[in-house]
Amino acid sequence: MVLISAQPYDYELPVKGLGLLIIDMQRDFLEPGGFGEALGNDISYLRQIVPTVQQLLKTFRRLQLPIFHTIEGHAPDLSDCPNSKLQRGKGNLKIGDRGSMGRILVLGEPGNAIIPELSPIAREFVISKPGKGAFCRTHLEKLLNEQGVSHLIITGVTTEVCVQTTMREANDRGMECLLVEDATASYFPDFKQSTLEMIRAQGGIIGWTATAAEVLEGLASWQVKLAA
Ligand code: TIU
Repeated sequence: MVLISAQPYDYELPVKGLGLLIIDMQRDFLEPGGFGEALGNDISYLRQIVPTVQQLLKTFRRLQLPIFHTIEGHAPDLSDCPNSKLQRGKGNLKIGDRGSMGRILVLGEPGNAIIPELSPIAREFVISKPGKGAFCRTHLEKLLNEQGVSHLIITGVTTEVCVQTTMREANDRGMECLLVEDATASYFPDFKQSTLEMIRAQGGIIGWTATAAEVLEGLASWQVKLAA
């Protein structure tokens, strides 16, 4: 076991049980013409985390640790998209409408793909989800249990929507979760900051936060311990 510097206090990296979760790093949220822009957001904040997420992805790959990517999207007939989601927003384009990257937030459309910089490789898990939380109507919990994951390092977008919802769901399922501060982004920087504070308040009521550098440093010691 290795301790890494985190908030509100040190986080334990166990010898067994670590996994990386990358939430919704898809074109629909990061590129022009997608769902994020259709909702009226400034998408530029989200791109800033790409190199940091890439660095974590590269390290987890090298250490052969399990990696889980999620994609938010709906079946082409939108049968898994409730009205409460479909009717939300006042933009010109809604879920299922055709935009410059295909149909907005529909599985299999060009805009729904994970950005090329973070494309999953063969042995990584890709979970498509109809909701904000990655545990809602998915097999993620079963998959994490099968892979023996107890400690989740969480990254992705957007911090206060899909990331926070998923982290709360994971925490309720007994996962020890750490959100990587500079590997998550929101269209609203203030919301990101508030989310980080909410997560680590009350003695880490939802989990921990740390920088990618702190996680990477911990993983380097973890590797040395493992090899010993
Ligand atoms: N709108 C927004 O901030 N986020 C979402 O709709 N989905 C995710 O956070 N992935």
